[in-house]
Amino acid sequence: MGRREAIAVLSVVNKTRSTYAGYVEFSQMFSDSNMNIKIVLNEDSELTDGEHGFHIHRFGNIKGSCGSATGHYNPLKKDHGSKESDVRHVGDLGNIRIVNNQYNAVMIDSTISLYGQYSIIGRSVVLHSGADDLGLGSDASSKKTGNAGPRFACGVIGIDSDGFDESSASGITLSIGVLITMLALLIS
Ligand SMILES: [Cu+2]
Ligand SMILES: [Zn+2]
Repeated sequence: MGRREAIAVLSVVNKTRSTYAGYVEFSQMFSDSNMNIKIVLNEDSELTDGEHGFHIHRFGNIKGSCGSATGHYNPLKKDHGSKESDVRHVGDLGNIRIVNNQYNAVMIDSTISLYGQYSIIGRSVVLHSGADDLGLGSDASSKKTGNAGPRFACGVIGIDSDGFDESSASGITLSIGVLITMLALLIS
């Protein structure tokens, strides 16, 4: 069994061009393992120092702008919250703190997954210009978006390891195993 890995290349997107801003690597050993999320931002990314909202958004569509990715990935129809909260969108990963225009660190999350029906494959990563209030603000939008402001950069999450292929292969092996057992029972 190989681990599952995925990658999103972050770009500052507008109608006529997109500019490289960094990348995000996702890595998960098993379906119930924590997700390792390595985030590396380009030094020239022009993101101001301080907290910036960081989420998985619903669609893997960044055509023309990061807005096409639509809202936070929220298949369980919950309110917006922090990464550590039980009440959160699946896609809520809180903030990253930019210092000296740089970021290069690993974040751990126990909710997002590269396995199963709520897999984030094919969806988008969005990095915001402002801080996510983690659902603690006094206005209604705090529970919906976290008021993280404009979308600075985004990228579509793609498959980046053999681990995705092996599950179907082991499924077939399992079926053949069951078949042989059944035949053996029939013969005996
Ligand atoms: Cu977002
Ligand atoms: Zn959210």
